[in-house]
Amino acid sequence: MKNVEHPTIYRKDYRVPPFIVESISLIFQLQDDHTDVFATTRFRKNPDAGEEGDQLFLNGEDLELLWIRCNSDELAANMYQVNEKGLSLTAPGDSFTLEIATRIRPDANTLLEGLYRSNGNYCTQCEAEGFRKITYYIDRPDILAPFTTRIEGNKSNCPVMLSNGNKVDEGELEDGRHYAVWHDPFPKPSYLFALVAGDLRYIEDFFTTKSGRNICLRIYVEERNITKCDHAMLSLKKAMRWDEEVYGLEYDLDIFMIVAVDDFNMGAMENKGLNVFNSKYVLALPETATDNDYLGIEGVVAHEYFHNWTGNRVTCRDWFQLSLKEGLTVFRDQEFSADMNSRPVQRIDDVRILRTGQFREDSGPMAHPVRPDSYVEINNFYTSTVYNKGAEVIRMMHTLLGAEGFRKGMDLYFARHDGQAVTCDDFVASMADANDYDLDQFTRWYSQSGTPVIEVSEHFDSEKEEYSLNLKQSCPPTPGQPEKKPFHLPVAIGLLDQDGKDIRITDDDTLVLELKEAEETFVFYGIEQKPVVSFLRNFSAPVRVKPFQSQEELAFLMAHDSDLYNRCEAAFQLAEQVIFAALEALQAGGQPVLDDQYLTAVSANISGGQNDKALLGQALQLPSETYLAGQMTVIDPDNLHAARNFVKRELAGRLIDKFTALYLENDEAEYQLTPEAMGKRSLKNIALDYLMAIDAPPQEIIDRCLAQYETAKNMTDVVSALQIIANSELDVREEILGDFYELWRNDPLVMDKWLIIQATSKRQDTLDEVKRLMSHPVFSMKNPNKVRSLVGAFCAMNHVRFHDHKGLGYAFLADRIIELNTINPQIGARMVSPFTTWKKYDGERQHMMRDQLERIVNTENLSGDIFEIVKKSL
Ligand code: 0A1
Ligand code: ZN
Repeated sequence: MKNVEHPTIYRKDYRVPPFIVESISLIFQLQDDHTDVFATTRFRKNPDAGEEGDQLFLNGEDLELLWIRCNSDELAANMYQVNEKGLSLTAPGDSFTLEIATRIRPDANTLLEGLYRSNGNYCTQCEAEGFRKITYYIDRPDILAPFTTRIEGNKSNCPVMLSNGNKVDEGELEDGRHYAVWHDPFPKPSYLFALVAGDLRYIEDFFTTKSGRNICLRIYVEERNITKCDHAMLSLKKAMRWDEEVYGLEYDLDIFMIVAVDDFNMGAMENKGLNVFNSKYVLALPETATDNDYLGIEGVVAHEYFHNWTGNRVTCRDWFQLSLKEGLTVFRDQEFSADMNSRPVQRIDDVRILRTGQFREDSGPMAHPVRPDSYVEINNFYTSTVYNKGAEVIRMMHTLLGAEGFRKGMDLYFARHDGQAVTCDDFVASMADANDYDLDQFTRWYSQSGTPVIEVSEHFDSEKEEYSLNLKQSCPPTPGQPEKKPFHLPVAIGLLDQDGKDIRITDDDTLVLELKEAEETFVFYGIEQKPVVSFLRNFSAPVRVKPFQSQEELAFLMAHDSDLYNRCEAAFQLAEQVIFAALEALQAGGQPVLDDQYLTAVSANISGGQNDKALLGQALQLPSETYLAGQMTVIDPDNLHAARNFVKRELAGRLIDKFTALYLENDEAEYQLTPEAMGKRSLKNIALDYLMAIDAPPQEIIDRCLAQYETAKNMTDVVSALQIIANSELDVREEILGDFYELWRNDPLVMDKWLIIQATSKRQDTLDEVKRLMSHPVFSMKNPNKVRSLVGAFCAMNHVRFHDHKGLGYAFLADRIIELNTINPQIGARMVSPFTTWKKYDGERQHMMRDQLERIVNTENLSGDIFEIVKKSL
C-alpha cells in the first residue's frame, strides 16, 4: 500500500453526536458542467451529549467550497478548517444556522456516489456516505432532520425534477430554466436523501390505503423504456397491500416514486418517497426479461418499499447496525415473495443464496458478525452476512416466537422507536419484551461470526420404544474470534414412519427443538419402529449439518417428506454425495460409476407426479461447482468440474426418455406469468439442459434446442437455449450468438445476458472470448452491470475456467481490479471476492493468487474499499 491511510472504525467508539440538526434546506443549481449546492442547516447542541465541547465537524469529500456563512455572516477563512475529510469550526452558541455553498461535478463522477449522471440524467446515491459528496453535513444515520429541496435546471434537458417528500412549489425562471421545491416532513438521515432530474417519462397508478388515503404511484424511466414498467407497478401495489395485511403498515406520504437508471452500483435504494433503482430491477417485457428477472423485480420493488418502515421510519443508529434494517427487510421481502409464489421454492432459492455466498464468506478472511465490530470502508459490509444471514436471524426469532408473537414484537418495535435511530439490541428487546421471552443467549447470533456445525447421532431402543437424537454444536474459529459460545438454535424436525407418514410428536407434525447447550439429547417416547428423521425442516437455522443419513434414508425422504423444503434438501444431499464419490474416483485416477440407487431415486422423483413443477425443477438441479467447492478442504477445480459433468451426463443418458417426456409435457404453447407456468418453463429448460449434456446428443435433441432458440417468444426460453448453445461445440454457435446480438444490441439489459452467457461458457477458450468482449462496443468499465456481467460472471461463476491452472484468469481479474480502483472502487472491491478463498486451493494456485493480491495491494493510491478486502485476505 502506498500514499494513503485507511483507518479502522470501531463499534465500541460510538458516541452520541455533539450537535443535532433541526432542519436542512437545499438549493441545487444544475448547470451544464457543474452543479452549485446551497445548504442552509439549523444546528442545536445535543442535550444528550454532555459537555462534549463546542467543536463542530461536518463531513465533506470531493467538494469545492465556495463560501460559508454563520447566522448570516460570511466566515473568514481563519474561522474554520477544511481538509479532504471535512470542515471543522467552533460553534458560536447552542443554536445557530450555517449556510454553505459548494460546487460539484456530476459529469466527472464515475464512483456513482453522491450526485452523478446516468445517460445524461441526474441522480443521487447517498447510502452509506454519499451525502458528504454533495455538501458539508453531519453525515451519519443518527442525525435525523426534515429536508426541503429546491432544484433549478434547464427545461430542455431537465423537464422532470424530483426529490423526497411532496412537491410544494414549482415555477419558471429566466433563460429557459425552471424550479421545483420538495418538502419531506419525516425527519430522515442524509443517506435517504435523493434528487433526480432529467428527461424522463412516467407511468402512473393509484393505491388506496386501508385507512382510505389515496396515494399516487409513479415509475420514471427514459422514454424508450416506458412500455416496460407494468410489472414493477403491479409488484409495488402487491407489496403495499401485503405490508398492510401482514404488518398493519400503511404508506405515509401522498406520492411514492420509483426511478430506473442504467448506472447503479447496487440493486436499488430506498430513499424516502423516491426510490432509485438499477433498471435491471424495473424493466421487463416477456420478450426481454426472464422469469427470474420478473421474480427479481417483484422482490426488489417490495424490498425497497418495505424499507419505508424498516429502515426509514425506524433507522440505524450507526452503520454497524446495518442488519437492523437489511436483515429485517430481506426477511420481509422473502416472506412476501413466498406468499406471492411457491413458498418451498422461495425457501430453496433463499437457502441456496445463503449457502453459496454467505457460508463462503463466513469461512474466509472477510468473515464478520451480522453486527460487525469494525470496518475500514462501510461499503464493504453490504454483505451476504448482513443481508442474508441477518434475515435468517430474524427468521429464527419468527420460528421461536411464532407468527403472532413475531407480529407483537414488530408492533412494539414501531410503538417504541418510530422516528428514531436504533440498534439491533433494541429490536431484539422489543421481540423479547412483547413475548416475555428470553432472547439473551440468542443475541450471540449478532456478535459471533462463523457458521455453526451440528453433529447428529440417533439412537433407537425398540424395547423401550424410545428414539433419541443427540445434537452437538460447534463453530469454527473466524478472524478475531478463536472461541465461540453455544448458540440458541431452533431445530425443526419431523419423524417419518415406515410408510413415510409423519409421526405426531407434538400437536403438529413438525417440532421445534431449542438447542442451547454445546450438546443435548432429545428423547421421544412411544415410537414403535425406528423412524427416519427429517432434520432441520425448512432450514430452521443457518448451520451446516454433518451428513449423517444413508443414501436409502435420503432417497426415502426425497420421496415422502411432508416438508417440501426438506424433500429437495434430501435430493441435494444425495447429489452432493454422488458427485463427491465421482470426484474421488477421478482423483484416484479411476473411472467413476453412477450409483444405481441414485438413478432410481431421481427417476422416481421425476415420475412422482409432483404437482409443484418448480419444486421438481429445483430438486433436479445439481449443486453448482462454486457451492461444491465450498464443501471441500482442498479444492480441485478440474476434477470437480469433470465429476459434476459426469453425473449430469450419466443421469441424462440413462434417463433420456424421462427427460424427453418432461420436456414435452411442460412445453406450453401459451405464455403466462403465473407461478405454475413459470414452474413448467423451468422444468422444461432443465430437461433440455440435461438432454443436451448427453455425450453427442441425438440430432433430434439438438434440433429441438435450436428450434427453441429460434421460435420462442419469451426470453426465458430463448436464453435457456442460447446458454446451452454457447456452452456447446455446435457449428452454429457463433452465428447464433451474432444473431442474438443483432436483435438486441440496443437493449442494455439483454446485452448483459449476452455477456453473462459467453462469460460463463465452460468451453476452453472462454477467457480469450471474455478478453475480446472487453473491447466490444456494448462493454464499458464505467457501467457496473456490464462489469458484473462480463468480469464478475467469469471470475465468480465460471469456477473451472477462472481457476485455470496457468493462472491467466487470476492475472486478468487483478488487472480489472486495478483498473476499477480509479473508476469505481466500490465495484472493484466487490470483484476481489473470488480471490478471498485462495488458501483453499492447491499450492500452485495459492501462489499465483497471492502474487496477484500482492500486486493489487501495492497499487498507488489504492482505495480503502479494495485495500480492506485484499489486506484481510493476505
Ligand atoms: N439499501 C439498499 C442497498 C444499497 C446500498 C448501498 C448503495 O450504494 C452504495 C446502494 C444501495 C438496499 O438494501 O436495497
Ligand atoms: Zn435493503
